[in-house]
Amino acid sequence: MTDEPQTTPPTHDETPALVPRPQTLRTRPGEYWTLGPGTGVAGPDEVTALAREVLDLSGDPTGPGPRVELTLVDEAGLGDEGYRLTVDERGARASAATATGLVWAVQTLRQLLRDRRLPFVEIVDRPRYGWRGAHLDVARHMQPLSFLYRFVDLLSLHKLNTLHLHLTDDQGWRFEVTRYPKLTEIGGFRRGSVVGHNREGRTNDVPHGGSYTQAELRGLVAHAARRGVRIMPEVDAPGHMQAAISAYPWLGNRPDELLPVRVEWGISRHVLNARERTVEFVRDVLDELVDVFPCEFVHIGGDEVPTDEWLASPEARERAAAERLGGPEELLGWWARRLASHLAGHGRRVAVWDELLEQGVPEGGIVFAWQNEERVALAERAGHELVAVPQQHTYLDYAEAEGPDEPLAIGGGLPLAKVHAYRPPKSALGVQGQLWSEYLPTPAAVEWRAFPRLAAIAETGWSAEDDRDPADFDRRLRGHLPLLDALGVHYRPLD
Ligand code: TNX
Repeated sequence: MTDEPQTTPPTHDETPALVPRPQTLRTRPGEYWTLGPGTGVAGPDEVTALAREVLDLSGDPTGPGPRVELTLVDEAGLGDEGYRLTVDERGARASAATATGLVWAVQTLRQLLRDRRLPFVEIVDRPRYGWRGAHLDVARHMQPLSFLYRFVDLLSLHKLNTLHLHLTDDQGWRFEVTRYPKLTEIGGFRRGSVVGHNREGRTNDVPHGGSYTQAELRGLVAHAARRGVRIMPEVDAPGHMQAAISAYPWLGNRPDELLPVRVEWGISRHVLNARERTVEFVRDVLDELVDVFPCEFVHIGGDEVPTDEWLASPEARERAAAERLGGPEELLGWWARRLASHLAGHGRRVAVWDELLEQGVPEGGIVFAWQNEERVALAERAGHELVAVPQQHTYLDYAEAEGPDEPLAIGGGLPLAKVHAYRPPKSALGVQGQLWSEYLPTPAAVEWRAFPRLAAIAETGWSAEDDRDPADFDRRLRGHLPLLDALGVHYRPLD
């Protein structure tokens, strides 16, 4: 019952190779609907545009014959992102309560499509966690805007719904701030540097720099929204701020000492001072940031803040005393509270790294528990909303294996199986893979580290916990990789 004779022999397994695994899937082995040149898509405009693009359909949906039909229905029980999908001789029909649910149905169709054929299926699907993310550090290495578009597409393909964009760090400032143009003019560029050391132990001296305009990032945000992906920006404070201090030395604790944008990796000991004017500066930056990124959450960092400069600064001591803190080393918590209350005025909530667990997570804040699983458990016990990102399981900048063929990485030993085996706590908002970019200078390098491990993260975030058989994941992943091949993804082949 197809609109065209079936001529192509099956080239894939009878059981569809979906990643992440759907909650329920029924197939009718051996039966397919073949999409013809005239196949059309009917449904809400935004999602039909996506379906036409990713399924490569240009037909008229009002014509006779089977078509792809996407329907918004007020369906109880499938949550914000769930969907139902049927493929049979009458075509493909998806329904969901939201456009996002329909986007995931379209991505399922895209994964099912081989040789212009869709296997007959019945799927009822919804994610296990609402936060399924990928973090990308564009501060250590700026990536071309076109790659960010592509990366968003690849997240959406795997039903990952959040891109956490790490926009600032010691080694570079990438976000245009109209009130403080030197942030990108000076803070956006570093002289010679860093790719750390290469295998021969030499420093790889490559100047590096660039930034994104607000208009560019707005375009990216809109593109992502059409693909079910929200973008959470991060401006990391009060540590990891050397690029900003190099642009505006009055932000630092030693304004007489001119700092360069940092050229080494690791943590700078130069942090923001505790002056009111400096708080105002970060608030100004955040005002422009929320104007570009509509995401409910803004990540304000808070990781790895050395306190030596505060301990040595009379000004910081005064501030700590005035705020009745135990000492200047508690200024981290104070910083986070100041920024959180400002963002609350914009209707936003903050996200912070888990260093804030000791000094107080600001009200309404969510914790990114990164240091280890004990920190994840600690955040949970303290009753915080948390995203589980323990580095031992989710830092995709770590090499998958040791060996002469592995590109240089900041650390090692995070094989695919270990990523896939991770279980976030039940109460977590979800899970996220991190791509710090010290050793990821190009899109190809990012893709090599991101895939296929990000597919494992996607599965951890989406699929049911009792559905996590590694052999089954391996089988589906092998069936899925040809699609990544077709998209030209520079992934690391399976061992
Ligand atoms: C720790 S994780 C950092 C980053 C580094 C990363 C390298 C975190 C909150 N801070 O600044 O890039 O390790 O893996």
